[in-house]
Amino acid sequence: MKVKAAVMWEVGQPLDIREVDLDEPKAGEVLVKVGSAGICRSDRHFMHGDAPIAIPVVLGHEGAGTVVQTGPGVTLASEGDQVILSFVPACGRCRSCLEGHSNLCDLHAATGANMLDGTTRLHADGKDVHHMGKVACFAEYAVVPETGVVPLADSIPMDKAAMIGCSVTTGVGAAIYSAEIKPGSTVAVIGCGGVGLSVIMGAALANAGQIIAVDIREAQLEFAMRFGATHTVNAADQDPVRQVKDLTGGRGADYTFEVFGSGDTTKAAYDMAAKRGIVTVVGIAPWGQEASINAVDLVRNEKTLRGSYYGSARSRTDMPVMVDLYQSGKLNLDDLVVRHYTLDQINEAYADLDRGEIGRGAIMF
Ligand code: COD
Ligand code: ZN
Repeated sequence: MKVKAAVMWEVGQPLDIREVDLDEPKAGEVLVKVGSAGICRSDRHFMHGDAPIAIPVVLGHEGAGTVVQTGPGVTLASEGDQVILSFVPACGRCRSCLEGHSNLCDLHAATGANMLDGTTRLHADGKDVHHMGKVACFAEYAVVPETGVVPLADSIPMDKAAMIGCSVTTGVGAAIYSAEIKPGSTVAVIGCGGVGLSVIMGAALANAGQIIAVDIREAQLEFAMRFGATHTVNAADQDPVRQVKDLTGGRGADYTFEVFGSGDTTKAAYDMAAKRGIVTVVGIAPWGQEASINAVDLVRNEKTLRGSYYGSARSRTDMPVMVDLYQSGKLNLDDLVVRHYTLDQINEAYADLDRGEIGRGAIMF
């Protein structure tokens, strides 16, 4: 079928909104009519060439929609289901999946921006077009693996469902599944975009005592207070490490999170952690960038430095938990999404992200 999609042909160029060809779903795949797609910085990293991806590609990895067709042998979803899309469709058979870490599925990693059989369902001008995260939801329709959809029991607004597909699960998961924040502890979060705000919501859910939001923009910091931040630190004018230490009686925070993606902010997250502090890095720095840490301090202060990918979550069981938390009023997704766009406005949506507009933007179809 012909569908409208935003195609990245080259790094550094605006996305090209045009018709592309989308094949029928193959065995174990489903066709989803996309309802909403979130504007996440991770797509921006690919557009800027800060992270590698096969091109041409349809980006978009934060999405939700409705299943409209199922391929042969599909048992995990049915026509008409409202689904959240997962950008790590787990195979269920590799070592990572079998050990319970489906967010790190080996087969998904090995096949990258292709479907699990290594081919693409998208084509344009005689070329294969790749699928970011096997989602590619910057398009009216998407063919995705059946393990990449999470059907919802009750329907929720599409833009909120889309947020659960990336920022919410990545951020809340980093706080509760990766770092396992303990009640009463102190937390510092560097970078308060869609994902950082979700870390803050996760810290609040875990009953952290002090939650310090760190950003370089005042508007983001004010906004963060709405999601559970108790203190703010503007890193544009003062050293954030010093400020976080001052706010925690000189000790540093028990849990720190890097949610922007750079070597410098990773180092800052490490340096502002307390003795025995847990440092969780969510952002991916531009390819090749390093973060230097004091190797003596690591040992003498028994710090833990760890990464967190997709909130260390298991999409098919943990995303429904996020939906329940939203429905019971414990996750404020209504305030998180502040801007709506059409697919034709996608380059504008990314310009707004670059300008540092608060909250999350979402494309509505
Ligand atoms: N100190 C503090 N805050 C900063 C600094 C700084 N030096 N520089 C920028 N910021 C702030 C910005 O003002 C902004 O508020 C925030 O950092 C970033 O927010 P967004 O909205 O631009 O970004 P998000 O929340 O959409 O994405 C953040 C990620 C860390 C997820 C993303 O950048 C990333 O690294 N993605 C790769 C990791 C990955 O693939 N994750 C899975 C899919 S998301
Ligand atoms: Zn994302």
